Amino acid sequence: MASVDVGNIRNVVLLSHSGAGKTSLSEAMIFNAKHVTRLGRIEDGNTVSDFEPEEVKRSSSVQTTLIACEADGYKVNFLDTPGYDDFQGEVTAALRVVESSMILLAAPSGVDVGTERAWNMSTDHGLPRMFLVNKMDRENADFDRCVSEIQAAFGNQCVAFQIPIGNAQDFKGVVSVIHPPADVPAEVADQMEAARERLIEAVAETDDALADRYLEGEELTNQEVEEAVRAGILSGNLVPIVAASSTDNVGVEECMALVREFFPSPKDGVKPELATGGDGFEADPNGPLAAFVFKTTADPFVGKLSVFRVYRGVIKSNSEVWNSGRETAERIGQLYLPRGKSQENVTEVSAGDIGAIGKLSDTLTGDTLCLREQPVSFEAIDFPVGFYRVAVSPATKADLDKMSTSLARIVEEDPTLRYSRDPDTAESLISGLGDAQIDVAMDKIRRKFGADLKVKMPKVAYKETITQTIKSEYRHKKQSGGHGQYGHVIIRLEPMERTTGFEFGTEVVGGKVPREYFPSVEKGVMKAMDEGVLAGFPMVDMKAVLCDGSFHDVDSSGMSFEIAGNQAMRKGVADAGPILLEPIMKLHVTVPDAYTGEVMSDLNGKRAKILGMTPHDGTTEIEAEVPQGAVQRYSQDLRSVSQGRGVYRLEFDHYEPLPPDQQPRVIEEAKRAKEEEKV
Ligand SMILES: Nc1nc2c(ncn2[C@@H]2O[C@H](COP(=O)(O)OP(=O)(O)OP(=O)(O)O)[C@@H](O)[C@H]2O)c(=O)[nH]1
Ligand SMILES: [Mg+2]
Repeated sequence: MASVDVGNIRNVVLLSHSGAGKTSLSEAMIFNAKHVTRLGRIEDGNTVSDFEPEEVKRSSSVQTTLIACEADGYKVNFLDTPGYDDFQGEVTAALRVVESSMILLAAPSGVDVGTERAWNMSTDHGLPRMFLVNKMDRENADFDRCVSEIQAAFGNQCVAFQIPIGNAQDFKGVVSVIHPPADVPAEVADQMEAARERLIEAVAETDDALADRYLEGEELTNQEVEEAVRAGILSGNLVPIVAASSTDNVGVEECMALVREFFPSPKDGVKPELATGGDGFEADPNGPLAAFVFKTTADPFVGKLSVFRVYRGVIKSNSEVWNSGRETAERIGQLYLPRGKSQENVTEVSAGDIGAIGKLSDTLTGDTLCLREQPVSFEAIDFPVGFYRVAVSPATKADLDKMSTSLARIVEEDPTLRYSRDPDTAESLISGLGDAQIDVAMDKIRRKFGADLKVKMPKVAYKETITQTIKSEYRHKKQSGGHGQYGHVIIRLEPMERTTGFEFGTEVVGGKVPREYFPSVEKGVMKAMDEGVLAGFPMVDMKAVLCDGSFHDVDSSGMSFEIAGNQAMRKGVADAGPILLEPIMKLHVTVPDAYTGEVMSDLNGKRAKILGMTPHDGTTEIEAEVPQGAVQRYSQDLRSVSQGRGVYRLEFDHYEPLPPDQQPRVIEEAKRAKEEEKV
């Protein structure tokens, strides 16, 4: 298809709680635009948008998919985002490249936490919004109740632009309030009059001059109303509410018509934030290229696929562009327009539009592609940071080889995932936003790279130390014909302050242990530090001082003194009041005030020490110290006590003695872990 005039492009993000019907709506839209000949269904796993096996398996989106609908000279690019919390990163990226947002709610359930979040995020990005009350065909669907809930939650600038005809199984269609048909169906005639009045009133309120004329009883012309609606939507002073049944494809065409007529094109919508190269610019196809990569997927066959939005100029197949952030040229091969599983080859993607390129060598999500002579760079995407961690390990030896490369690729795909190694526990860790995200990542790694990885809770990096100063003596003596072995040491063990690590000292007088053996004694002592006596955790925060001993002219050797030092240490630690230390995390939780009590009582059950509670406009920030072992699954715990409304941050803070009543549990767990490792 020939490229569409930038004024006829719309980029719209679909947002909602999981399951409100974004993917089903996308399906109806793309079907109506005749890009597919069959209306797919979530239940049949055959929608265009949820095409990845991980999505079919879960009957739920796990990534943002471009649903480009070209018809009647318009191109409407819907970005179908996943509603589930763990995939927020996908939403964050999508919000960056659109001019408007469509927030879905399910008619039977009304406004929920996902609606609130969608509203807040759209507002934060300065996006014009509309509400689509979906599932109008369902029992208990109540459009009017949804409208009231929306107005109560978000204000009276939200107004019904349509009246549904019939409800639940009788839902037959919608009638436009902004363009009432010549013959309004009799069953909604009364409603129409009232709805029309409310709409005109809301429109008038967006503009002082209009408001004056309206109050004086003057009729506003259709053209005036339409222009005011367009301006009101753009400024956020008017938020349309429409009704549909996506699965029955009712109301969907009308919704599309509204988007085309009243929502901003890239020419009028929010301007992109530039980090360098000026402060925003027009969506001019004739200007120098400026494109932003907002998504990267790893494909086992095609290789890397980068999805980008062009803001200015044109990007052409078989050309060269400049990656300004990495200061490197990139060769553009074939350009695509992705449509679910399939991809349409295109020769160019022009200002305002979205497309994809395969096999860029250095470009990652968040990068800017432009001309070398006129470089610009867009602000990076501020992805949410995940604090949910799991340890990954290969299922078999063969998987070990593929583990680190496949993890690196999957992290490229999902910037909210991080891959690291814990030096204390020697585990490979992945952190993300929650368990579903990690599950999906493991499924993808298995499917795309053939690596089978297992995940489990990471080990908690407990440590051991001592609490008393004692002296410990060990004499290593062996006579086995010929040369014997002899090393004799007395070492003093002293506890030290937290985080001071380990120190080795010598206070030997009169050469009782010759200087040449000091390093051997130290080596033996150090080896004993690797594994404490209580549960085998590394020892810290103590000092060992070699203060006395004896040697033998012929039989003493480095090895003998190493053994003596090691044994003296082991014996000594057991007598020096050994204890376990546990890592303590600093936790920040922010929840709406209504959930503060629940969150606090959950934290009390986690041995948390509350450091402070700060109220902000309707929310409370709780700061606490909690043992790491108690918050390994905090993403799930907080979700359940705050009904998904809480957010949190976690960072390591310090080590503290483990309370004695916890000690048997930790020792038992360590023992079990050791045994498991053996098999
Ligand atoms: N009756 C009815 N069911 C619908 C409608 N729209 C969606 N559904 C069903 O609701 C379920 C969820 O629909 P999806 O389209 O996957 O919802 P989603 O918003 O994309 O969900 P996530 O991808 O998880 O965020 C599926 O079983 C759909 O068949 C509708 O208008 N009417
Ligand atoms: Mg979906």
